Amino acid sequence: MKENNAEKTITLGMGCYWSPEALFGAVPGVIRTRVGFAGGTTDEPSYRSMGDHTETVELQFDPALVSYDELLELFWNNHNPYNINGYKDSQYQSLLLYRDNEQAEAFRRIKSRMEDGKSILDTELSPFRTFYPAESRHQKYYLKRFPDAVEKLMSLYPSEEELERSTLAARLNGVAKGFLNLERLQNEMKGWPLGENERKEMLSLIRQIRW
Ligand code: MHO
Repeated sequence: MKENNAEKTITLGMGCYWSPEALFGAVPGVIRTRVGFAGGTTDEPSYRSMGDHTETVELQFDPALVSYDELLELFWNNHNPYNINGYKDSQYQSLLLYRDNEQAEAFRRIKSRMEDGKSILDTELSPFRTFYPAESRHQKYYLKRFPDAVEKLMSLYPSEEELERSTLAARLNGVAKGFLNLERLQNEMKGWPLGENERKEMLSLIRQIRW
């Protein structure tokens, strides 16, 4: 999908980052996803040595198509924010990193709304500093279980970087994990701002994938 100025970015920690990337990748209005390490202070973290960072998913989305409320409801409805016995400590911290006042306020407002009459959500809210992308084998992890899908996508997105930035790859990662079906995706794609040839090429690619 085209870049646009209204695009927003948020960074969320909700346990192992593989599933959240597929969950949000399936959502109309989410433009791209990637996973990485954030929230800590360790320099140049990696999966094997992430120091005090947290596994996070970074989303770019179009606020005209999906709201903070919708995204954060998905966030709290799809993980347990209470860390039982310190399991994996900061690696699996329930975490929301805000980039500006608008985000800090939205996160706090939606958190109190979700807590209303129930228990306090044990999610840390902190200012965003740096996002360190994870190794490519962790990006679109579930999609990569389907080599034929990746091979076909590589004809449209020849480099790993293009594949990681692709909205189509984000959606198909959601399909691979079972968060979205192809029919819904094909319907949504009718509204994507693409040229007719590009749209046809993408739709035909989807039909040819052997899952
Ligand atoms: N392999 C781990 C999770 C990996 S996730 C990137 C497990 O299934 O426990 O943290």
